[in-house]
Amino acid sequence: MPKQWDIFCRIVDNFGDIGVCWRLARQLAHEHGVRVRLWVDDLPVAQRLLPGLDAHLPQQVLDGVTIAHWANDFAFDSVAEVVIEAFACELPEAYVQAMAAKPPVWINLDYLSAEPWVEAFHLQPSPHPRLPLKKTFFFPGFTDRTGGLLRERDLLTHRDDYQQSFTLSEQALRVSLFAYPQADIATLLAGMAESERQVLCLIPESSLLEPVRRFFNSAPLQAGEQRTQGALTVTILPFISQPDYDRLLWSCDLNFVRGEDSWIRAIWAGRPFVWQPYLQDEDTHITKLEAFLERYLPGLGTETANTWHAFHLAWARMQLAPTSWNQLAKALPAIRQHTVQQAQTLAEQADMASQLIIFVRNFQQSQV
Ligand code: TRH
Repeated sequence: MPKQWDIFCRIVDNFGDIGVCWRLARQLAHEHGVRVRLWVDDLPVAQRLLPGLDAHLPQQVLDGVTIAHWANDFAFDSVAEVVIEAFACELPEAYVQAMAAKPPVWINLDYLSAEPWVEAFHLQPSPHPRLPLKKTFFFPGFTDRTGGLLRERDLLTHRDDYQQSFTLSEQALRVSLFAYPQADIATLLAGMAESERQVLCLIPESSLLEPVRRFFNSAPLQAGEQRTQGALTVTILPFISQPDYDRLLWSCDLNFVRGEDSWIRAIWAGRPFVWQPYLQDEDTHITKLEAFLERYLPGLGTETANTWHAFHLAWARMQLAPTSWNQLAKALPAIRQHTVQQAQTLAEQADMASQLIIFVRNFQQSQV
């Protein structure tokens, strides 16, 4: 089994690229005994997720993973046996040239989507136009004919232990909120403020703070601050580490998540969630949302499914109705049974890191 893997991560914007790459790198190192070098172009952004990272060092080892700065003057000593190009980030030309001398297993890791076409594209090879190299497209996904979802081996056990030890308040509904700043925050918070039940809304520091500040008509908000209106109390949290963010999701009655990685973590939390897909042109994100809901909702009663579906669409389109929050809040107990069940069912699938390992092994055997 190849021991040396290079993962290349270019941080386009936000945290999803590094969030996924770091999670994968750690899991390969911890659970599969792989030596991973993670090349990252923007260390200061990575540092927000990895507080132990020194953004000035060209190379360092963190949690069993070597993190190397992918600088403009990119320099490397050797080509790894397995090379993961995350999200079509385009490898440095010098590295590709060196790969041609001793071809590694070269994988393009793609974004997660529940759309049906993913199955047909998963594991499709793509020969290099000039060099004797072949890249394979690897698609994560929700079915057995895709590359699966990132999930650490003991994740659900840790979650269960945590949830059993954490007593939810009977009084206040506990909500975490992570979304793109264009979301209809004002209508959401207004709905929460008018709820029959108290709502505690926990918001990690992010670009959401500005719309939240506008809603409360207050001075700029910082971690540790609270604002109250009607039944709603908002608490601003610092931007927390990935493990702490998991625990936050596990501890809430409802999680608003976005993009790719927080979405998967909300699924594993087994608690109701609202996913806001990364905004794309021509409503591509709405197509992705519909594809996911089509896979995820079956099994729910029609009325609950309709409520949850409508809320998701309105949230993704950034236009909630004043009554949307109330309707969703009423449906939460039924949704919760479903999210517990779905996490269990999806966990029966082989996780993405294990599927990568199997693919690499099969690929190498086929080359002998
Ligand atoms: O930040 P995102 O919007 O990332 C997006 C998506 O991945 C999208 O697909 C991609 O095209 C775009 O980036 C470039 O959302 P995402 O994917 O949920 O990543 C957020 C990461 O931040 C995730 O790993 C969870 C983590 N996180 C923390 O560690 N602490 C926190 O406090 C919060 C709020 C998030």
